[in-house]
Amino acid sequence: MDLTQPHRRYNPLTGEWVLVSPQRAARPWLGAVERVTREQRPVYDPNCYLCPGNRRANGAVNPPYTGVFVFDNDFPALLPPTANSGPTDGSAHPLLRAEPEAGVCRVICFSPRHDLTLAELPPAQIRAVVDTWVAQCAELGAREDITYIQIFENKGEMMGASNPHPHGQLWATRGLPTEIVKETRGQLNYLQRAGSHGPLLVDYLEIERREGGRIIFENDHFTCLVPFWAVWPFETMILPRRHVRRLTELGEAERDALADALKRLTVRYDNLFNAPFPYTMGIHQAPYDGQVHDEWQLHLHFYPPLLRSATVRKFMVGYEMLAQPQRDLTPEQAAERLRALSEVRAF
Ligand code: H2U
Ligand code: ZN
Repeated sequence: MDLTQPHRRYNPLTGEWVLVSPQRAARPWLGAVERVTREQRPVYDPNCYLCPGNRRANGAVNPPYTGVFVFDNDFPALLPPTANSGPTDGSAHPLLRAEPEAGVCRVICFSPRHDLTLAELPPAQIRAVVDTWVAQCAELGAREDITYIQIFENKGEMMGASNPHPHGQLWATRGLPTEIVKETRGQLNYLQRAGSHGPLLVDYLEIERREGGRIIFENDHFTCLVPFWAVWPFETMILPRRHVRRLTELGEAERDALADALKRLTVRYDNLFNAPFPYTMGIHQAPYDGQVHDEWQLHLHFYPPLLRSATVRKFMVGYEMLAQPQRDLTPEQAAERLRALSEVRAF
């Protein structure tokens, strides 16, 4: 098949397709140009609700923390289980299906420094963030009323982050969220198929390492690549090289290596358009539902919105909302550009 002509690529994790139109990459652009905000931020901002010692929106006061700081979200999307969170009563019409959901929402401040991002934190501090993620999963994963823990970071105004202070979030739920249901099904289908060697993403990584064209960099324990089926122009994944179902299974050296991979990728992203690079990133791992889940392979997704500069973003609209996502820049071209970038932050 000629991959320079319009084609569709299949995402075996989600069962969804992406339309790739490589011939279209050179078309003229007359769309919006967004303003770059590259203000110099102070080390400490007295008006920031995440800085050490400051008062949060609901009145709680942050401790004078010096490392990673976790607190229960003051405006949580989920609440602890109540009498109302039992099984659905079944009295409603099946077309009006609803079920109770319960869980925990926490905010994770990566550093007391208001002015830094993940890309700028010293490796030891990123390692402390990784350790916090692991500890949170160990604690919440042991709870009877939690089956899934979604860790994520929304970075940059363009992605709707409410505050530049380096932070991420965690939402842990009693039920499995949609993306996790899709990825569990995809990985289970693959593992149960005749001819599969290992879990889907373990086999996939082996193919990518053989082909090489979509790999950005590797360290001793992780590989960073642009997936074959990527939807966002500079979408990437970080994958462990051994079979790891959950964050809690990572050893010491692997946690260091994950911190290293996070730093190297986020620095490359910043260097791509010479500006702080926005994204939503998140960790996908096996459910904490008491099952083994051998089909699952831990991985991180980075979904950045930018397309051709620090101000020109891709919009998932029109055909993409109504039919299927589409991209012009091929995943191979994106990987080549990200691979060529320095791992020293250039500004
Ligand atoms: P972002 O990651 O999208 O920036 O969101 C930050 C979260 O911080 C958001 O979920 C919470 C908001 O509810 N928050 C608090 O818990 N306390 C505050 O004082 C302000 C914001
Ligand atoms: Zn701050």
